[in-house]
Amino acid sequence: MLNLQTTVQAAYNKPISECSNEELYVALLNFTKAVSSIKPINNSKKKLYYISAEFLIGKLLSNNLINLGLYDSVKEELAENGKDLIAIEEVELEPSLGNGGLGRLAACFLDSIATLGLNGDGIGLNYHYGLFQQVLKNNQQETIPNRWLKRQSWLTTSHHSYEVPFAHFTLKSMLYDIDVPGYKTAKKNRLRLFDLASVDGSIIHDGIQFDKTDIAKNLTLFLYPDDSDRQGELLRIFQQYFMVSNGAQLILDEAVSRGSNLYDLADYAVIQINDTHPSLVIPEMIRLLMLAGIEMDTAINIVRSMTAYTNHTILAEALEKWPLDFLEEVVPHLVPIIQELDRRVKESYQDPAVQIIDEHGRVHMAHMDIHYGYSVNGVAALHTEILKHSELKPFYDIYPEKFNNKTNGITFRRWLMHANPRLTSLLDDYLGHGWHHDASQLEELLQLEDSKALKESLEKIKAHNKRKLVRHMKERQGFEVNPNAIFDIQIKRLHEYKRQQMNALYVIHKYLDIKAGHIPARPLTVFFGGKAAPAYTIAQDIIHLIMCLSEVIANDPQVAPHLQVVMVENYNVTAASFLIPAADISEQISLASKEASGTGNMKFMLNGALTLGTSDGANVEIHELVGDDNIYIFGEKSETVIDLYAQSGYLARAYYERPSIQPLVDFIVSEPVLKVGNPERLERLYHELINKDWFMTLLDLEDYIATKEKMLADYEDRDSWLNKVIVNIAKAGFFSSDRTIAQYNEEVWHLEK
Ligand code: 26Q
Repeated sequence: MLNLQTTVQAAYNKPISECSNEELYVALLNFTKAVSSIKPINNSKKKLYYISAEFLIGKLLSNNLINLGLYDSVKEELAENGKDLIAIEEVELEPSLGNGGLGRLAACFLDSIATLGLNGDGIGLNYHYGLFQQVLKNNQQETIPNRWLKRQSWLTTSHHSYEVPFAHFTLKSMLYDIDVPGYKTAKKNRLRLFDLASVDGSIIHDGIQFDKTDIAKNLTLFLYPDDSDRQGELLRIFQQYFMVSNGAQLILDEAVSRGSNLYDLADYAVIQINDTHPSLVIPEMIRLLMLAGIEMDTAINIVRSMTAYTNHTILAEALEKWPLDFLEEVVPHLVPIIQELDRRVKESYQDPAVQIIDEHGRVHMAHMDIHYGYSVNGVAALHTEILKHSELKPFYDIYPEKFNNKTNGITFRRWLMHANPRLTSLLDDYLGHGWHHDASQLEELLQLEDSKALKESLEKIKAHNKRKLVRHMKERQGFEVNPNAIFDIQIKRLHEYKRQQMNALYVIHKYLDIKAGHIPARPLTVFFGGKAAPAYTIAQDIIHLIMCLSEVIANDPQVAPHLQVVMVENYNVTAASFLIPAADISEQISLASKEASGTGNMKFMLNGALTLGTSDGANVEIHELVGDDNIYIFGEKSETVIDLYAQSGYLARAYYERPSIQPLVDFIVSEPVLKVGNPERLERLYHELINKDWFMTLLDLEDYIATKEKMLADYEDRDSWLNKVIVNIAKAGFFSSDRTIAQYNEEVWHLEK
């Protein structure tokens, strides 16, 4: 058996007690990798390939130790030598290989696939720089490159290499693996990340700019920083094709080595396409099967029987459409295949809405996936219904049997056991360990709803987690936060549809209310965290407004004791694990119909925060599970919103003119805010809200303010609030990604256990 003390002694020739945290981190990394390397790889016949341009895995040390069953003993051994695992963990750089929800979901899924003992690997790219690092300066977001790779990392070099043909050159890949040890399982899976030896960081200049033309130098250099706001960049197609061509070659190699004759490939492999970013795998796999001598008809059928597609968005502007010319420039050998796939569709269906290549010569990636895959799923019940009956209705009419829902989930290993160890042991004390493998057992908490002792413990744990966050904020940003305030938290990518601007308008309301002499029963701290895509101007303007408000309030002695606004710098997975366990109020306030699911909402609920949200995404299912009394739902329903769009029936100005709203919006360009801010940004945002407000902020503002005020008042009845907290934790079991993955397997993948 491997032993930490021996590993450390061998590496540094001194005992643990004399090592620095940096030395201990490297020793722990190597120790954990060594323990994991001994685990056998799952090798059952049929295998899932979860292909994704993003895997937002976050720091791995603690999670891998938890999964390997070593966390407690390692922590103890370190403590005996005067060392603190939490402090050592600080040394690890976060691999931010994703933008947000979609990438984080892929990471949670890998953990659950391995935990359920299913044979399934992730396939993606080894970006040398993760999502940009956000620096807050002069009340604005600045972006700097975020290099996570060090000489010592979680990657192990594998000896696979493939040739990927592009129009004017061929690139040779390298493959790195990251072990995915399931939670206390016998076998492991892997995350397989393709890379190029020739990538060269010296082409980066002025922040995150780089020479976009030299593909051999830049292909895996950066993760694209866009979220729902895309431009047709050629480099993105290079990346996508490089990922899927390598992936398809690996899939074929592995299937053949397990005994496939390729005609029976679907008995050996199933591909899950995470949004349309990996969609080129369809024509690429057809091409490779034809190169192996299989006829096109047969190749198409094979691919159709092994490919499934997940949709993560209903923002029409966010659906990928690549001009055929671009594909011609990058991957000309796929163009005739895509044209043939399109020809077959057009032969069978006259409706232009379902064609793959539209009249402008653009290839609709989602359309290709739906025609040439066997499963299409949305990520929450409401989202799937909207896909079926609105966004993808013409496809649902043709293929009703392909559509299915898989409500998202989160791994409790990271989001409860690691993020909230005290709540974890409390649950263990009351419920035993059964919930570790069957999260539905958390429901047994409902029988303890009247337990005074449970409520006292929950109160203490929340207070502890708040103090921990307060310390963290002090260390990272020098911010003083009052640990006795109500913690109201909105953390997610900055986007107008997520409506951080509505929360900012609430802050203005509260500020003016306090100025008018209405002193709240208890102080309120509103936390925001999130990155804005560099090209997304209005999102940057919203960050600017939030930071200006933070400054105005902090400098107003009449208001500061009662209200505080904190913009958390560089929000990422690591920050999330400090913020979520400390929250009282979980802000999930997207415009109904726009947030496909959300997964932060699930993390907050599990950690004992109550949701303030619209009837959108998975909030709808949270609402159904906990009931009206244990959630705060406000705002227009998705049907109303969809009708408003269809009839162009929303006029922001009409709402702006309401006496309750106008002063709040006007405050954005008031003298105190302009004094600390940038007039161009503030005025642009102000005009946007009055004249356009595409995501209907003002539509729901009054209801939002009233509901939040009710929530703050309810907070004062601690006994009743804690009842609600208990119901939320008890009902969160449904949102374990173990449940989601079990459903994918039963209904889509059909892998043996
Ligand atoms: C595409 C092309 C070019 C450049 C960038 C992109 C790109 C990158 C990332 C487009 C979209 C994304 C990310 C989308 C995303 O995170 N969607 C979220 O997925 C979650 C998991 O299903 C849901 O919970 C969220 O509701 C959804 O917004």
